[in-house]
Amino acid sequence: MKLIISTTSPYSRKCRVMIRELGLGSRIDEVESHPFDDDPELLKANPLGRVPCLVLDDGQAYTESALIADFLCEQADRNWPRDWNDRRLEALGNGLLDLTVARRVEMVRDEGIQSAYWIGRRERGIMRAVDELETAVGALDTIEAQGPLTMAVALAYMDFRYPESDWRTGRPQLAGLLDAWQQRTSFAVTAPPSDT
Ligand SMILES: N[C@@H](CCC(=O)N[C@@H](CS)C(=O)NCC(=O)O)C(=O)O
Repeated sequence: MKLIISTTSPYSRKCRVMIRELGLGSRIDEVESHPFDDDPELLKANPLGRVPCLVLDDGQAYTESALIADFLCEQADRNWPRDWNDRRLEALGNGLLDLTVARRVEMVRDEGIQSAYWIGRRERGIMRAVDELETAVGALDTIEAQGPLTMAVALAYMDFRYPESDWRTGRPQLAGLLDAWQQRTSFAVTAPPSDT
């Protein structure tokens, strides 16, 4: 199998961490493709033109990190716990990622055409989401599950693309969750390059 990724994409990172944590590395090759290069191989596999995209050996392709993550869990010998609370946290983590990416997209537009309305709306959503997630961390039995991993990936992406957010202040549980993931090799080796 082949996972088409970009090294700066947090959605790709989630899948890449899972491949390592679930021991699937020998079965899946990671192939880099910058989505904005419109690489024909990516567009053939994923008409949406987005990464990550998992291409199976028979050519069937799965797009959407959440779908790929479920598929990876099914392929692995050992299971990560999965219940509705984990799905809820995964959805909130994904939403946090979506808002942080959307804010970044607005921020890199030329200054004259940036929308203060959309930037502010994204930032308020981001802060409400981290407040909600802070209350959820204490009840976690394990960090080895899709919900906590998605949260950690989103927090790391905020450090990467929204460092001025200062999300750690007043949210020690979330800071601890990210610290715990950052100590794992799977997370460390999938960090985005520092010069991008
Ligand atoms: N909901 C998708 C989001 C994927 C996504 O937006 N990926 C970005 C990279 S971080 C991308 O490929 N963007 C290219 C584009 O939107 O044209 C997922 O979870 O996989």
